[in-house]
Amino acid sequence: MTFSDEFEGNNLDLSKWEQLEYNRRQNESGSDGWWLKEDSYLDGNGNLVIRAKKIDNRNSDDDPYDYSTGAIRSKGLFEQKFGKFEIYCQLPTQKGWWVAFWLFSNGVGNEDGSGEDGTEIDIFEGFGWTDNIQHALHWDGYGAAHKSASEGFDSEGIRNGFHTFTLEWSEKEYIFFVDGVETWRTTAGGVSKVPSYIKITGELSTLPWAISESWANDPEQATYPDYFLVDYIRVYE
Ligand SMILES: [Ca+2]
Ligand SMILES: [Ca+2]
Ligand SMILES: [Ca+2]
Repeated sequence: MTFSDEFEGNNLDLSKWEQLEYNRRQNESGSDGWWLKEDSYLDGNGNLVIRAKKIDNRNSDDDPYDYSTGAIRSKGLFEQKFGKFEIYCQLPTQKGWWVAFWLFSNGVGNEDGSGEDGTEIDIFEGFGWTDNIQHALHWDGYGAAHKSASEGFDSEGIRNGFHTFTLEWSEKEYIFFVDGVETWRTTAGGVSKVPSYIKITGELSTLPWAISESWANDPEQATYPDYFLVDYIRVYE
């Protein structure tokens, strides 16, 4: 084991994690989505909580309200290439936002036709309103050169109780697991060979693609606050 957080106690360990706070999703067609530090915290029962909630409008537009979620990352605190990365967590219950356990590095933006110099590795993305689970890879930035590969499927019962989502990342391939069962194996992008940091996030956008039934669905139909609980993160060589 090279890194772990069991999320015991009352205070997030800031030697391991940075909490993010900024406008994550400026949404021309609806209320904005923010990352606020106050939406990532420990519950005192051994869990990290990532919360989604409605907030007062925070910027100069004329939205009736905005939304906030929490996000933490280990950038500059823990970064590793290859190994096994695992989360044990309980998905949220409401529409309108999505949660993720993912790996990231500065090289994701390098547009060289390869993901070997850095790939966004979405170990999983999940929702409160559907059993759909997504694994995904993104490389060569997010503009015209952007490339991606993904695997999505319904995992019946995934929103009941806690479940593990695991990545085994070697020089030659990525292997993804849900509750210990292999769900995707790929070499897409050529396999990243650079150290990456961990992100645990909730995200909310009110743009049409995000509020559609092909993604997070409509936060207008949600009862917030809603919660994503993480019992532990464990990383191995
Ligand atoms: Ca706003
Ligand atoms: Ca690249
Ligand atoms: Ca725990």
